Amino acid sequence: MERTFVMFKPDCIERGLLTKVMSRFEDKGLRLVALKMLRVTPELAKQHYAEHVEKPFYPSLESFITAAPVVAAIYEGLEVVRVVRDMLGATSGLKAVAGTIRGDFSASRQMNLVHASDSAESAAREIGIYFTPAEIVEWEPRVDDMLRAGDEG
Ligand code: FUP
Repeated sequence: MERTFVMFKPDCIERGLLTKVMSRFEDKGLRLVALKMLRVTPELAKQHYAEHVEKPFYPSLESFITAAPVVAAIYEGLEVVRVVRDMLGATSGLKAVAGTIRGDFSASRQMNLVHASDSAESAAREIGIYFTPAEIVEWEPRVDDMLRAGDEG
């Protein structure tokens, strides 16, 4: 089982799309193991987006991500990093294909509703930024027997 870090961004919360978007992950059968609401501070934003801090778009990205609360989550599943990225679609809602979350709900490069880790390494780093080990709830849903065969992983 792999883990990925997901953040429902300020536009998702402000637009009242949180449960609609989260339901996509529930419908897919991903296992939720951590969830919390928080406000991203400028310091936290710089940590999260460390690779973008020097880029020209960073000040605008920081003011967006700190503008309203976010909801942070960790999901578990087979190949969950790739599966969630595929469900989100391309970074820009203008380019994301219909049927993906961004393709269906966003028409912006910045206000693209959801962040998800792009690799297992990023997932480990981002989970470490947003969650303590005590906030992660390990569990085995009973329904797992009906979500995949035992030999699938
Ligand atoms: P992603 O991996 O899909 O989250 O996208 P990136 O790491 O490339 O970008 C991080 C965030 O910066 C994205 F959510 C969108 C935002 N961004 C801008 O706001 N302006 C840009 O020019 C490029 C990216």
